[in-house]
Amino acid sequence: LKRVADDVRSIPEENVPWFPRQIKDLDRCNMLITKFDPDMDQDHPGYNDSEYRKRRAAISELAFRYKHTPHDPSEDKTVCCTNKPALFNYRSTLNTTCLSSVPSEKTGFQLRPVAGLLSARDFLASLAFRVFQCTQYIRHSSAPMHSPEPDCCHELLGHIPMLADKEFAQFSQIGLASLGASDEDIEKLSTLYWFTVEFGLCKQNGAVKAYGAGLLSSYGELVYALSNEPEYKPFNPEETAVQPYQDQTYQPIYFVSESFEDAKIKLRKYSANIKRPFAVRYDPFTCSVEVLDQP
Ligand code: TIH
Ligand code: FE2
Repeated sequence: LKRVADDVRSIPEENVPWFPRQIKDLDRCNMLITKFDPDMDQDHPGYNDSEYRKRRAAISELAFRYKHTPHDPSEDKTVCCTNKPALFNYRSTLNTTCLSSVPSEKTGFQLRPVAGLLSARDFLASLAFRVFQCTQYIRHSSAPMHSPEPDCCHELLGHIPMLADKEFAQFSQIGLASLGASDEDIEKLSTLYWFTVEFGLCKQNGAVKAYGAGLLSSYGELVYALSNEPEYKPFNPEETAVQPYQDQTYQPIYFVSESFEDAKIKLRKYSANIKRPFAVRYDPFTCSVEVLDQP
């Protein structure tokens, strides 16, 4: 189920990391990071709950089998009838399709099911196609205020409303900048994503407000982020891109931009300056990426 990440293909005399060219190539962008696993991590809130773990496994299995172009839809129905825990998942897979129409009507964003935390390269690449890889499982009921891993509450409360916003959808520029980028640039782009899309703060009428999805879906962290406990730094992509971050618990540092608009402009400028031996252009009619030689 896992793809070797350093698969290479040649682009004008250079070897650059493989990247998807067509929306269906996202079927290969499924490299998971096993970080907060309810089966392996003893600190996971679901570790001692075997029912929860069973449900999670069934949900992952369905997400793994998802293909951009469905082969045989009856296969999912079979799972639904023979495997009771999967019933919930079958419905939620269906919901991804229904929910997908909310952002897609406004911004062209589509949702696609994913089994867990994706590698930064794969996650960012899908944004280039305006595809958002969306988890389906729900956090364990013993820890509703904060989850160290994304779950459907996080996607629904945090990301989906923003993906339906035209201004915000332009943050997906970051996805195009990631295609074929070096590991170092991927690391920087994903750190920027973390401090903006996930945990960004911005000023509005003089007050500091949260816009990051990770804050909107975690009541615990939202209250903390807007208290005087954490450190605030002004958002500046060069500096933000190299700031180490915390993914187990609340952030000790947040970056505040002058406005939401300001964050967007600075991020776009930063993305445009990433060096690559080629340029890319997204063609929305064919849902594919064109690779152009640099003049
Ligand atoms: N901490 C967030 C929540 O509790 O909703 C989920 C995550 C956001 C980013 C990484 S994990
Ligand atoms: Fe997220």
